[in-house]
Amino acid sequence: MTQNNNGQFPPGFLWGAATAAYQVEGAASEDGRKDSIWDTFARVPGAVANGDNGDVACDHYHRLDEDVALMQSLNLASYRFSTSWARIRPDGGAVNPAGLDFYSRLTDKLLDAGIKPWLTLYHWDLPQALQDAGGWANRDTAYRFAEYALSVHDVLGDRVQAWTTLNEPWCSAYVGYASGEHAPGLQDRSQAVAANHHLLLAHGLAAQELRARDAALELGLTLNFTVADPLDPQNPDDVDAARRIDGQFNRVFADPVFRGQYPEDVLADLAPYGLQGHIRDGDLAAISTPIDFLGVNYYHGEAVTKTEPAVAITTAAPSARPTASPYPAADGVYTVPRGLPVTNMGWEIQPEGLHRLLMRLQREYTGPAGVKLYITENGAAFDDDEVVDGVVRDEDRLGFIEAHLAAVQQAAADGVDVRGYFAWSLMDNFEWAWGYAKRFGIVHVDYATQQRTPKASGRWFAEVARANELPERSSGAGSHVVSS
Ligand code: GBH
Repeated sequence: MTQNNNGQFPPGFLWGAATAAYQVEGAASEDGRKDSIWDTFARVPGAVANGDNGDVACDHYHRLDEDVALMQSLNLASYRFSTSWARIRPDGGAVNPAGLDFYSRLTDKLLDAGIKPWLTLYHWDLPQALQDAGGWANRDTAYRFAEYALSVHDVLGDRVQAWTTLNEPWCSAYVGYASGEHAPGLQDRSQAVAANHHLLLAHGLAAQELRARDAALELGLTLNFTVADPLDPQNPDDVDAARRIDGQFNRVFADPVFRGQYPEDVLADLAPYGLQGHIRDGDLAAISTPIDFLGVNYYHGEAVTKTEPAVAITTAAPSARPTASPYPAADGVYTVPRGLPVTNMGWEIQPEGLHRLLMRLQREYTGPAGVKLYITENGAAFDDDEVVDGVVRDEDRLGFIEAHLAAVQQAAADGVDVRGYFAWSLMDNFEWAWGYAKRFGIVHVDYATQQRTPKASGRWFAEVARANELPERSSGAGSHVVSS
């Protein structure tokens, strides 16, 4: 990339931090909430590291005042959170007003503090009752989602402007139904492919209804993107491996949303699992309802090959993983370490990949559609999160965020319409299959006392947010993670 050293972000760039309901709220059976698929999954022996669950998590449900004050102390202009379907429609059907009231109070407190609420309707916690009826493999769940979206809008529509339908439908479909590392823990490729389509449909139906009712809302979808490079760009098999991963992770979602059609190669790759059979007249029109922004979650890049490697890397869960990809369109594809530095998740640190991704999205998808980009998640787990004399010296995380912010700033300088960045995460929390064993927060949480302590990365982030620019790189911090 070309050098751009002034470090400034565009005027009005939105600085925030993100969480998700099941990962922080706790209060799992209060005020009428019932089980979601994550409550059920966490009870399966071996499903979550150390038998952890989200019953208490960060107890955010009972600490709104403290946590909103924390956000203020970090100079956050926005807070990205998700609403829990299982609080709001505990059986998937009737509305529970007490569940909605929690988000109404949160919204008021945020607005009083001058913090923009950035609401996501689904971050993986389907009501168990709907899973019992087939979950995302059942088309009906998409219609239930649109009803749920409207019931949230009924109460918050007057105060919340930014609405995101789904967080990372790829994870819901494929980690939930194909690899089985996430709830509902199934390994059934046909169900995963059905879930893929029905999640897109859920997004589309909700988008249509919300748009019809509220012309002023900012509407979007958050996707996780995988930047996959062929291990050997000269090897046609490796090039095809990268094509398949790009199709299975990225284009299978972005193409229907922005172009109103599934890519031909992905339709062919997924044909054995029945994708075509789920698509009905009108579905793609709903799915391609115009949106205002695309949320981008970016964590890592990867190199892929079709030659079986000596070492397998672990990803979503602590359990031993199959060596080849469990994802239907990626049979026989392997991810191999390239020797780049890794986070505590084993994910290779590749900030340059974020710059490349943003350039590509702008060129191929969002630019032509006039859609804004936001980084809705970026961050890292590291194992240096001890509080010593009230301080957490997480230089690794600070360097990770700094390098990725530099990539975002460069993309903006190169003409990408990127409008904001949310750190993942506001605080350490329940990291899905890893439970509390992995810490992503820019604020440390002592789970025994629920004490919050901003880490060095959090204090630094607060300064960047205040100044709307990256400071001069201080000696050494982060220099070891810059790969471009
Ligand atoms: C996000 O998803 C979640 O939205 C958030 O809740 C979570 O806490 C956070 O990340 C940290 O994990 O090696 O082919 O299996 C994670 C997105 C996308 C990252 C897939 C790992 C592995 C690809 N994930 N990626 S693969």
